[in-house]
Amino acid sequence: MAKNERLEQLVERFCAADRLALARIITLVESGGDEAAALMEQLYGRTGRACVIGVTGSPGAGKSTLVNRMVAGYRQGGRSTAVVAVDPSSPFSGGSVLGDRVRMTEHWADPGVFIRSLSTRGWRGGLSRAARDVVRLLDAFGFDVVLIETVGVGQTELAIMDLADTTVVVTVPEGGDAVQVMKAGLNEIADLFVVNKSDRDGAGRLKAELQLSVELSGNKQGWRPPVLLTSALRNEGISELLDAVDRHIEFVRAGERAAAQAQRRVREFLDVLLGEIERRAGRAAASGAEPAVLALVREGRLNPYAAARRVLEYDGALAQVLGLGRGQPAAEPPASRQ
Ligand SMILES: Nc1nc2c(ncn2[C@@H]2O[C@H](COP(=O)(O)OP(=O)(O)OP(=O)(O)O)[C@@H](O)[C@H]2O)c(=O)[nH]1
Ligand SMILES: [Mg+2]
Repeated sequence: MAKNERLEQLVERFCAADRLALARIITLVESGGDEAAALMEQLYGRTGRACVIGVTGSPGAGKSTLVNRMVAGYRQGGRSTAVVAVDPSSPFSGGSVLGDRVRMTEHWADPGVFIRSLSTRGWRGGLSRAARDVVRLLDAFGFDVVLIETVGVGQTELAIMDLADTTVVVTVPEGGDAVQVMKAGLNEIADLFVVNKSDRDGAGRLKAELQLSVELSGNKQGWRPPVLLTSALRNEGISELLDAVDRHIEFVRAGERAAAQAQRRVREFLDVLLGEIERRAGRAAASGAEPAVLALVREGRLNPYAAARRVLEYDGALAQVLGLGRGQPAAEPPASRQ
């Protein structure tokens, strides 16, 4: 069967809510081949409906346990839910990802739940791009809620949290006081704070400290992050958390952050563009039909800045580097511009 025909059928099945097609398309996008961008482009029009919720916090804070409870809560409310567990630390999708699977087993037979783990392995374009593609696909597939679990606040995690309408920061009494939470930069991204493990000593105190810190740091564009107590272990405080998330999503959707949404769309476009340039340039460079400018770079005769400028400033040079086979040779610019 022709490749295009096969893809067309796959997209058709995806649009008919076939979960096997969803899994297959995620894998295709994961492999980062030519089909990846075409699939994303085709399916993007179906996105924009899902509530995307990021859950982050320090290792062992109880994020997975909490996410599991949230999934159960959303399912009770009749909302289909997908989970993306991102594990940047583990190249072998080891410990916690396996743990996720173990804890998520209660949902395995539920067609309204989809769980996918992402580790650094296999994603050529980087983890945050991978997470974005997967979140968009799950949204396009029709999940009402997409939960993203990630650890900490590194560059990758921040980029991933940028995908979320609502970011929940999970803290624990034993994780230190509010000053440490604020120092870690978590207040920058938190739309909601959760003090999990409320069954342990010090939870009430941490909640009060966090509330004070939130008050002192002022409103986030008209939104004051609430601080909630949960015990994921004992299944306490979950419906209050889900209500608070809903309130925040309503707030976001009310358009008060239209400018922020617009900026996010532009960031997404630039990231997609850069990702595609990287991918295509890499493939063109590996294909053997080397553009002249690349040969000069390879031989050390043109420095990377001069080469980049040349590619961006000369008609058709970029297309050539991307292996599109159009345009003028980029290796012969006027001497004055070298
Ligand atoms: N006492 C108590 N323990 C909890 C609670 N929530 C989770 N735990 C326990 O904390 C440990 C870590 O829970 P996880 O849900 O794996 O935490 P995590 O934040 O996902 O961990 P990583 O993904 O490895 O960063 C497990 O032993 C849980 O049973 C809670 O509310 N109270
Ligand atoms: Mg976890």
